[in-house]
Amino acid sequence: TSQNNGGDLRERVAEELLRSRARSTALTDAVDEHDLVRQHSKLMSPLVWDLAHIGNQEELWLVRDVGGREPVRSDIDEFYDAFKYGRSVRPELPLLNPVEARQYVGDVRGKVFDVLEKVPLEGRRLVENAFAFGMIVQHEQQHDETMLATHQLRTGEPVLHAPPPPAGTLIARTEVFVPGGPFEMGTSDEPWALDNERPAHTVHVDPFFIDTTPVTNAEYAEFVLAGGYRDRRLWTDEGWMHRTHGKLTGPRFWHREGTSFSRTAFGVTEPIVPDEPVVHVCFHEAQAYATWAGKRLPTEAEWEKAARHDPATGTSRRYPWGEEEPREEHANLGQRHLRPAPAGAYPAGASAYGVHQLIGDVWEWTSTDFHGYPGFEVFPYPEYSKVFFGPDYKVLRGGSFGTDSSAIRSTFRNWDYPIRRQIFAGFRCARDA
Ligand code: AVJ
Ligand code: FE
Repeated sequence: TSQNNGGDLRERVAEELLRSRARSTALTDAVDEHDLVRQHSKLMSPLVWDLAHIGNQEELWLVRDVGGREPVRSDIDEFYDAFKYGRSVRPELPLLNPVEARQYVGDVRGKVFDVLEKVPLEGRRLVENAFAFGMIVQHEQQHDETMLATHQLRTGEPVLHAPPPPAGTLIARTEVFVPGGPFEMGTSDEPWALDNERPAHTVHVDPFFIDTTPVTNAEYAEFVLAGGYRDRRLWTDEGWMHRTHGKLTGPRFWHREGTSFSRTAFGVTEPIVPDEPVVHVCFHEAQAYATWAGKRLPTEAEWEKAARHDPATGTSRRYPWGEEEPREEHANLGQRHLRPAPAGAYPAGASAYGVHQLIGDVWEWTSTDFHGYPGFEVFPYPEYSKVFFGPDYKVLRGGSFGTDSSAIRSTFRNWDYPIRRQIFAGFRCARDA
Protein backbone atom coordinates (compact mmCIF):
# COMPACT_ATOMS: atom_id res chain seq x y z
CA THR A 1 0.00 0.00 0.00
CA SER A 2 1.07 3.61 -0.41
CA GLN A 3 1.05 3.90 3.39
CA ASN A 4 3.66 1.15 3.55
CA ASN A 5 5.71 2.56 0.71
CA GLY A 6 5.70 5.92 2.44
CA GLY A 7 6.91 4.32 5.67
CA ASP A 8 9.71 2.37 3.96
CA LEU A 9 10.71 5.44 2.04
CA ARG A 10 10.81 7.60 5.17
CA GLU A 11 13.05 5.03 6.82
CA ARG A 12 15.35 4.79 3.81
CA VAL A 13 15.61 8.59 3.58
CA ALA A 14 16.30 8.89 7.32
CA GLU A 15 19.09 6.29 7.03
CA GLU A 16 20.65 8.04 4.06
CA LEU A 17 20.49 11.42 5.81
CA LEU A 18 22.27 9.96 8.83
CA ARG A 19 24.88 8.24 6.67
CA SER A 20 25.75 11.38 4.73
CA ARG A 21 25.91 13.46 7.92
CA ALA A 22 28.23 10.96 9.58
CA ARG A 23 30.57 11.36 6.62
CA SER A 24 30.43 15.18 6.63
CA THR A 25 31.09 15.16 10.37
CA ALA A 26 34.06 12.82 10.04
CA LEU A 27 35.58 14.92 7.26
CA THR A 28 35.24 18.14 9.23
CA ASP A 29 36.13 16.75 12.68
CA ALA A 30 39.37 15.30 11.29
CA VAL A 31 41.11 18.70 11.24
CA ASP A 32 41.41 21.61 13.69
CA GLU A 33 39.55 24.94 13.48
CA HIS A 34 42.39 26.65 11.67
CA ASP A 35 42.38 23.95 8.98
CA LEU A 36 38.60 24.24 8.61
CA VAL A 37 38.63 27.95 7.77
CA ARG A 38 41.82 27.88 5.67
CA GLN A 39 41.83 27.70 1.91
CA HIS A 40 43.98 24.73 1.00
CA SER A 41 43.84 25.58 -2.71
CA LYS A 42 42.32 28.41 -4.78
CA LEU A 43 40.37 25.68 -6.55
CA MET A 44 38.52 24.71 -3.39
CA SER A 45 36.37 26.28 -0.69
CA PRO A 46 37.38 26.27 2.95
CA LEU A 47 35.94 23.07 4.47
CA VAL A 48 33.72 25.14 6.75
CA TRP A 49 32.07 26.68 3.68
CA ASP A 50 31.14 23.25 2.29
CA LEU A 51 29.68 22.28 5.66
CA ALA A 52 27.44 25.35 6.02
CA HIS A 53 26.54 25.22 2.29
CA ILE A 54 25.31 21.65 2.80
CA GLY A 55 23.08 22.95 5.61
CA ASN A 56 21.92 25.95 3.61
CA GLN A 57 20.84 23.87 0.58
CA GLU A 58 19.03 21.53 2.95
CA GLU A 59 17.28 24.47 4.59
CA LEU A 60 16.23 25.97 1.22
CA TRP A 61 14.90 22.74 -0.25
CA LEU A 62 13.59 20.71 2.65
CA VAL A 63 12.82 23.15 5.49
CA ARG A 64 11.45 26.10 3.49
CA ASP A 65 10.27 24.53 0.22
CA VAL A 66 9.04 21.00 1.02
CA GLY A 67 8.23 21.75 4.68
CA GLY A 68 6.88 25.29 4.22
CA ARG A 69 8.59 26.23 7.51
CA GLU A 70 10.11 29.49 8.70
CA PRO A 71 13.77 30.00 7.77
CA VAL A 72 16.38 28.80 10.26
CA ARG A 73 18.64 31.65 9.12
CA SER A 74 17.60 33.88 6.25
CA ASP A 75 20.57 36.23 6.66
CA ILE A 76 23.28 33.95 5.28
CA ASP A 77 21.79 32.59 2.04
CA GLU A 78 23.89 34.78 -0.25
CA PHE A 79 27.25 33.68 1.21
CA TYR A 80 26.44 30.03 0.53
CA ASP A 81 25.08 30.60 -2.95
CA ALA A 82 27.69 28.92 -5.17
CA PHE A 83 26.82 31.22 -8.08
CA LYS A 84 27.07 34.50 -6.21
CA TYR A 85 30.64 34.00 -4.97
CA GLY A 86 33.15 31.63 -6.60
CA ARG A 87 35.43 29.30 -4.66
CA SER A 88 38.48 31.59 -4.75
CA VAL A 89 36.76 34.48 -2.88
CA ARG A 90 34.87 32.45 -0.29
CA PRO A 91 37.50 32.79 2.47
CA GLU A 92 36.87 36.58 2.54
CA LEU A 93 33.11 36.26 3.11
CA PRO A 94 31.58 36.71 6.57
CA LEU A 95 31.13 32.95 6.93
CA LEU A 96 29.83 31.11 9.96
CA ASN A 97 32.76 29.98 12.08
CA PRO A 98 33.18 26.24 12.75
CA VAL A 99 31.14 26.31 15.98
CA GLU A 100 28.32 28.26 14.33
CA ALA A 101 28.41 26.11 11.19
CA ARG A 102 28.06 22.89 13.20
CA GLN A 103 25.22 24.41 15.21
CA TYR A 104 23.52 25.57 12.00
CA VAL A 105 23.63 22.25 10.15
CA GLY A 106 22.37 20.54 13.32
CA ASP A 107 19.44 22.97 13.69
CA VAL A 108 18.49 22.51 10.04
CA ARG A 109 18.70 18.74 10.33
CA GLY A 110 16.46 18.73 13.39
CA LYS A 111 13.73 20.49 11.41
CA VAL A 112 14.27 18.23 8.42
CA PHE A 113 13.56 15.12 10.49
CA ASP A 114 10.35 16.76 11.66
CA VAL A 115 9.40 17.59 8.06
CA LEU A 116 10.22 14.02 7.00
CA GLU A 117 7.80 12.64 9.59
CA LYS A 118 4.90 14.89 8.56
CA VAL A 119 5.24 15.55 4.85
CA PRO A 120 2.85 13.73 2.51
CA LEU A 121 4.42 10.99 0.41
CA GLU A 122 1.54 9.93 -1.79
CA GLY A 123 0.74 10.30 -5.47
CA ARG A 124 2.45 13.23 -7.11
CA ARG A 125 3.74 14.45 -3.73
CA LEU A 126 5.57 11.15 -3.36
CA VAL A 127 7.50 11.76 -6.57
CA GLU A 128 8.23 15.42 -5.83
CA ASN A 129 9.02 15.17 -2.14
CA ALA A 130 10.95 11.91 -2.38
CA PHE A 131 13.08 13.45 -5.11
CA ALA A 132 13.75 16.55 -2.99
CA PHE A 133 15.06 14.38 -0.14
CA GLY A 134 17.07 12.24 -2.57
CA MET A 135 18.57 15.32 -4.17
CA ILE A 136 19.65 16.68 -0.79
CA VAL A 137 21.21 13.35 0.22
CA GLN A 138 23.17 13.27 -3.05
CA HIS A 139 24.10 16.95 -2.71
CA GLU A 140 25.66 16.32 0.71
CA GLN A 141 27.52 13.27 -0.58
CA GLN A 142 28.80 15.25 -3.59
CA HIS A 143 30.16 17.93 -1.29
CA ASP A 144 31.68 15.22 0.89
CA GLU A 145 33.62 14.02 -2.16
CA THR A 146 34.65 17.64 -2.80
CA MET A 147 35.79 17.91 0.82
CA LEU A 148 37.76 14.70 0.34
CA ALA A 149 39.50 16.33 -2.64
CA THR A 150 40.27 19.32 -0.38
CA HIS A 151 41.80 16.91 2.14
CA GLN A 152 43.99 15.55 -0.66
CA LEU A 153 45.22 19.12 -1.31
CA ARG A 154 46.01 19.96 2.30
CA THR A 155 49.53 19.46 3.59
CA GLY A 156 50.60 18.08 6.94
CA GLU A 157 50.27 14.88 8.88
CA PRO A 158 47.74 12.29 7.63
CA VAL A 159 44.37 12.67 9.36
CA LEU A 160 42.20 10.29 7.31
CA HIS A 161 42.70 6.55 7.49
CA ALA A 162 41.11 3.56 5.76
CA PRO A 163 41.98 -0.08 5.08
CA PRO A 164 43.52 -0.94 1.69
CA PRO A 165 41.20 -1.99 -1.14
CA PRO A 166 40.92 -5.64 -2.21
CA ALA A 167 43.73 -7.10 -4.34
CA GLY A 168 43.53 -7.28 -8.11
CA THR A 169 42.73 -10.56 -9.84
CA LEU A 170 44.13 -11.93 -13.05
CA ILE A 171 41.41 -10.79 -15.39
CA ALA A 172 42.18 -10.26 -19.05
CA ARG A 173 43.63 -6.76 -19.21
CA THR A 174 42.60 -6.18 -22.74
CA GLU A 175 39.77 -4.68 -24.73
CA VAL A 176 36.33 -6.04 -25.58
CA PHE A 177 34.23 -5.61 -28.70
CA VAL A 178 30.89 -3.83 -28.41
CA PRO A 179 28.70 -4.28 -31.48
CA GLY A 180 27.07 -1.27 -33.11
CA GLY A 181 23.36 -0.60 -32.97
CA PRO A 182 20.81 1.09 -30.78
CA PHE A 183 20.66 1.08 -26.99
CA GLU A 184 18.69 2.97 -24.37
CA MET A 185 20.67 5.83 -22.83
CA GLY A 186 19.59 7.85 -19.78
CA THR A 187 16.56 7.11 -17.62
CA SER A 188 12.95 8.18 -17.14
CA ASP A 189 12.14 6.01 -14.12
CA GLU A 190 15.12 6.12 -11.76
CA PRO A 191 13.58 7.98 -8.76
CA TRP A 192 16.73 9.82 -7.69
CA ALA A 193 18.07 10.54 -11.17
CA LEU A 194 18.93 14.21 -11.66
CA ASP A 195 17.59 16.28 -14.54
CA ASN A 196 20.65 15.76 -16.77
CA GLU A 197 20.23 11.94 -16.71
CA ARG A 198 16.72 12.25 -18.16
CA PRO A 199 14.88 11.27 -20.30
CA ALA A 200 15.60 7.73 -21.54
CA HIS A 201 16.21 7.86 -25.29
CA THR A 202 17.53 5.58 -28.01
CA VAL A 203 21.08 6.19 -29.20
CA HIS A 204 22.87 4.49 -32.07
CA VAL A 205 26.58 3.81 -31.70
CA ASP A 206 28.97 2.37 -34.26
CA PRO A 207 30.87 -0.80 -33.26
CA PHE A 208 33.89 -0.11 -31.04
CA PHE A 209 36.44 -1.65 -28.70
CA ILE A 210 36.78 -0.53 -25.09
CA ASP A 211 39.41 -1.40 -22.46
CA THR A 212 38.32 -3.85 -19.76
CA THR A 213 39.99 -1.71 -17.06
CA PRO A 214 40.99 1.90 -16.52
CA VAL A 215 44.55 2.86 -17.52
CA THR A 216 46.91 1.92 -14.67
CA ASN A 217 49.83 3.72 -13.03
CA ALA A 218 52.31 1.32 -14.71
CA GLU A 219 50.84 2.01 -18.15
CA TYR A 220 50.77 5.74 -17.54
CA ALA A 221 54.37 5.74 -16.23
CA GLU A 222 55.44 4.16 -19.54
CA PHE A 223 53.86 7.04 -21.40
CA VAL A 224 55.69 9.56 -19.19
CA LEU A 225 59.03 7.73 -19.59
CA ALA A 226 58.53 7.51 -23.37
CA GLY A 227 58.49 11.32 -23.46
CA GLY A 228 54.73 11.68 -23.87
CA TYR A 229 54.72 15.09 -22.20
CA ARG A 230 57.34 16.41 -24.65
CA ASP A 231 55.79 15.05 -27.86
CA ARG A 232 53.73 17.86 -29.41
CA ARG A 233 52.05 15.45 -31.87
CA LEU A 234 50.19 13.64 -29.10
CA TRP A 235 48.38 16.71 -27.82
CA THR A 236 45.61 18.87 -29.23
CA ASP A 237 46.38 22.59 -29.63
CA GLU A 238 44.42 23.39 -26.48
CA GLY A 239 46.01 20.49 -24.62
CA TRP A 240 49.54 21.47 -25.60
CA MET A 241 48.93 25.07 -24.55
CA HIS A 242 47.73 23.88 -21.17
CA ARG A 243 50.56 21.36 -20.76
CA THR A 244 53.03 24.18 -21.54
CA HIS A 245 51.53 26.94 -19.37
CA GLY A 246 50.80 24.52 -16.54
CA LYS A 247 54.30 22.97 -16.88
CA LEU A 248 52.74 19.51 -16.66
CA THR A 249 55.21 16.62 -16.45
CA GLY A 250 53.04 13.88 -14.92
CA PRO A 251 49.87 13.32 -12.90
CA ARG A 252 49.16 15.74 -10.06
CA PHE A 253 50.77 14.49 -6.79
CA TRP A 254 53.38 12.34 -8.60
CA HIS A 255 57.10 12.81 -7.96
CA ARG A 256 59.76 11.50 -10.31
CA GLU A 257 63.20 10.25 -9.33
CA GLY A 258 65.10 9.02 -12.35
CA THR A 259 62.83 6.42 -13.91
CA SER A 260 60.69 5.70 -10.86
CA PHE A 261 57.67 7.49 -9.48
CA SER A 262 56.12 8.03 -6.09
CA ARG A 263 52.96 9.87 -5.19
CA THR A 264 51.48 11.65 -2.20
CA ALA A 265 47.93 10.82 -1.16
CA PHE A 266 46.28 12.16 2.00
CA GLY A 267 49.65 12.99 3.54
CA VAL A 268 51.41 9.71 2.73
CA THR A 269 54.15 9.46 0.09
CA GLU A 270 54.91 6.03 -1.36
CA PRO A 271 55.94 4.40 -4.65
CA ILE A 272 53.12 4.26 -7.18
CA VAL A 273 51.25 0.94 -7.18
CA PRO A 274 51.62 -0.41 -10.74
CA ASP A 275 48.17 -2.02 -11.11
CA GLU A 276 46.10 0.80 -9.62
CA PRO A 277 44.20 3.04 -12.02
CA VAL A 278 46.00 6.34 -12.56
CA VAL A 279 44.23 9.25 -10.84
CA HIS A 280 44.53 13.07 -10.86
CA VAL A 281 45.02 13.49 -14.59
CA CYS A 282 43.16 16.10 -16.62
CA PHE A 283 41.22 15.51 -19.82
CA HIS A 284 44.14 16.72 -21.97
CA GLU A 285 46.55 14.26 -20.37
CA ALA A 286 44.04 11.43 -20.84
CA GLN A 287 43.63 12.35 -24.48
CA ALA A 288 47.40 12.55 -25.10
CA TYR A 289 47.90 9.13 -23.49
CA ALA A 290 45.14 7.61 -25.62
CA THR A 291 46.71 9.02 -28.79
CA TRP A 292 50.11 7.64 -27.74
CA ALA A 293 48.50 4.22 -27.20
CA GLY A 294 46.95 4.32 -30.68
CA LYS A 295 43.49 4.69 -29.20
CA ARG A 296 41.07 7.43 -28.12
CA LEU A 297 38.77 8.26 -25.22
CA PRO A 298 35.30 6.71 -25.37
CA THR A 299 32.37 8.95 -26.12
CA GLU A 300 29.85 9.28 -23.33
CA ALA A 301 27.38 7.10 -25.25
CA GLU A 302 30.00 4.38 -25.79
CA TRP A 303 30.85 4.41 -22.09
CA GLU A 304 27.19 4.04 -21.14
CA LYS A 305 26.53 1.29 -23.65
CA ALA A 306 29.56 -0.68 -22.39
CA ALA A 307 28.33 -0.14 -18.83
CA ARG A 308 24.58 -0.78 -19.15
CA HIS A 309 23.52 -2.55 -22.29
CA ASP A 310 22.56 -6.17 -21.88
CA PRO A 311 22.78 -7.77 -25.34
CA ALA A 312 20.79 -10.82 -24.16
CA THR A 313 17.67 -8.78 -23.37
CA GLY A 314 18.32 -5.60 -25.33
CA THR A 315 17.66 -3.54 -22.21
CA SER A 316 19.79 -1.17 -20.13
CA ARG A 317 20.78 -2.01 -16.56
CA ARG A 318 20.92 0.35 -13.55
CA TYR A 319 24.45 -0.79 -12.76
CA PRO A 320 26.96 -2.78 -14.84
CA TRP A 321 26.23 -5.92 -12.78
CA GLY A 322 22.44 -5.60 -12.86
CA GLU A 323 19.71 -3.94 -10.82
CA GLU A 324 20.98 -4.48 -7.27
CA GLU A 325 22.30 -1.59 -5.19
CA PRO A 326 26.11 -1.52 -5.02
CA ARG A 327 27.59 -3.82 -2.38
CA GLU A 328 31.21 -4.09 -1.23
CA GLU A 329 32.05 -6.80 -3.76
CA HIS A 330 30.70 -4.74 -6.69
CA ALA A 331 32.68 -1.53 -6.56
CA ASN A 332 35.11 0.70 -4.68
CA LEU A 333 32.81 3.48 -3.45
CA GLY A 334 32.00 5.62 -0.43
CA GLN A 335 35.53 6.44 0.79
CA ARG A 336 35.71 2.89 2.19
CA HIS A 337 39.28 2.98 0.88
CA LEU A 338 41.36 6.08 0.28
CA ARG A 339 42.58 5.00 -3.15
CA PRO A 340 41.45 3.24 -6.32
CA ALA A 341 41.68 -0.57 -6.26
CA PRO A 342 44.02 -2.50 -8.57
CA ALA A 343 42.74 -3.68 -11.93
CA GLY A 344 40.52 -6.74 -11.57
CA ALA A 345 39.63 -6.15 -7.91
CA TYR A 346 35.87 -6.29 -8.57
CA PRO A 347 35.05 -9.22 -10.89
CA ALA A 348 31.47 -9.24 -9.49
CA GLY A 349 31.01 -5.67 -10.74
CA ALA A 350 31.76 -6.35 -14.42
CA SER A 351 29.24 -5.37 -17.11
CA ALA A 352 27.50 -7.71 -19.54
CA TYR A 353 30.32 -7.09 -22.04
CA GLY A 354 32.98 -7.96 -19.44
CA VAL A 355 34.11 -4.40 -18.75
CA HIS A 356 35.45 -3.96 -15.19
CA GLN A 357 35.49 -1.14 -12.64
CA LEU A 358 33.16 1.17 -14.53
CA ILE A 359 31.58 2.19 -11.24
CA GLY A 360 33.88 3.43 -8.47
CA ASP A 361 37.71 3.70 -8.28
CA VAL A 362 38.19 6.70 -10.59
CA TRP A 363 35.90 9.07 -12.49
CA GLU A 364 36.49 8.44 -16.19
CA TRP A 365 36.95 11.23 -18.71
CA THR A 366 34.90 10.87 -21.89
CA SER A 367 35.40 12.81 -25.13
CA THR A 368 31.89 14.31 -24.92
CA ASP A 369 30.91 17.90 -24.07
CA PHE A 370 28.23 18.27 -21.39
CA HIS A 371 24.81 18.79 -23.03
CA GLY A 372 21.17 18.06 -22.24
CA TYR A 373 19.68 14.90 -23.73
CA PRO A 374 16.92 15.29 -26.34
CA GLY A 375 13.81 16.22 -24.38
CA PHE A 376 15.82 17.60 -21.43
CA GLU A 377 13.77 19.55 -18.89
CA VAL A 378 15.24 21.69 -16.14
CA PHE A 379 14.43 20.17 -12.75
CA PRO A 380 14.28 21.57 -10.20
CA TYR A 381 16.44 24.59 -11.04
CA PRO A 382 18.67 25.61 -13.99
CA GLU A 383 21.75 26.00 -11.79
CA TYR A 384 22.00 22.26 -11.18
CA SER A 385 22.95 21.35 -14.78
CA LYS A 386 21.61 23.56 -17.52
CA VAL A 387 23.88 26.56 -16.95
CA PHE A 388 26.88 24.25 -17.50
CA PHE A 389 25.75 22.88 -20.89
CA GLY A 390 28.10 23.76 -23.73
CA PRO A 391 31.63 23.18 -24.98
CA ASP A 392 33.44 24.28 -21.79
CA TYR A 393 32.85 21.10 -19.80
CA LYS A 394 33.67 17.44 -20.48
CA VAL A 395 31.55 14.61 -19.13
CA LEU A 396 33.03 12.18 -16.58
CA ARG A 397 31.37 8.87 -15.73
CA GLY A 398 31.28 6.12 -13.13
CA GLY A 399 32.27 7.74 -9.83
CA SER A 400 35.43 7.30 -7.75
CA PHE A 401 36.48 5.67 -4.48
CA GLY A 402 35.25 8.93 -2.93
CA THR A 403 31.74 8.78 -4.43
CA ASP A 404 28.92 7.44 -2.29
CA SER A 405 26.67 4.69 -3.62
CA SER A 406 23.62 6.96 -3.25
CA ALA A 407 25.19 9.43 -5.67
CA ILE A 408 26.21 7.10 -8.50
CA ARG A 409 24.54 4.84 -11.08
CA SER A 410 25.31 3.98 -14.68
CA THR A 411 23.26 6.95 -15.87
CA PHE A 412 24.97 9.48 -13.56
CA ARG A 413 26.78 12.33 -15.32
CA ASN A 414 29.54 14.44 -13.82
CA TRP A 415 31.30 17.28 -15.63
CA ASP A 416 34.33 19.48 -15.22
CA TYR A 417 36.75 21.71 -17.11
CA PRO A 418 39.21 19.71 -19.25
CA ILE A 419 42.16 21.14 -17.25
CA ARG A 420 40.96 20.00 -13.82
CA ARG A 421 42.82 17.27 -11.98
CA GLN A 422 42.22 17.79 -8.28
CA ILE A 423 39.14 15.57 -8.72
CA PHE A 424 39.59 11.79 -8.50
CA ALA A 425 39.69 11.37 -12.27
CA GLY A 426 41.34 8.78 -14.50
CA PHE A 427 40.21 7.24 -17.78
CA ARG A 428 40.04 4.18 -19.99
CA CYS A 429 40.66 3.98 -23.72
CA ALA A 430 38.51 2.92 -26.66
CA ARG A 431 38.97 2.62 -30.42
CA ASP A 432 36.91 2.28 -33.59
CA ALA A 433 36.20 -1.27 -34.70
C1 AVJ B 1 28.09 17.54 -10.34
C2 AVJ B 1 30.09 17.52 -9.03
C3 AVJ B 1 29.88 19.01 -10.90
O1 AVJ B 1 30.23 19.92 -7.26
O2 AVJ B 1 29.96 21.37 -8.83
C4 AVJ B 1 27.21 20.45 -5.82
C5 AVJ B 1 27.62 18.95 -7.86
N1 AVJ B 1 26.08 20.94 -7.59
N2 AVJ B 1 26.43 21.50 -5.54
C6 AVJ B 1 29.67 20.31 -8.26
C7 AVJ B 1 26.99 20.09 -7.09
C8 AVJ B 1 25.76 21.83 -6.61
C9 AVJ B 1 28.56 19.47 -8.92
N3 AVJ B 1 29.15 18.39 -9.78
FE1 FE C 1 26.42 22.58 -3.73
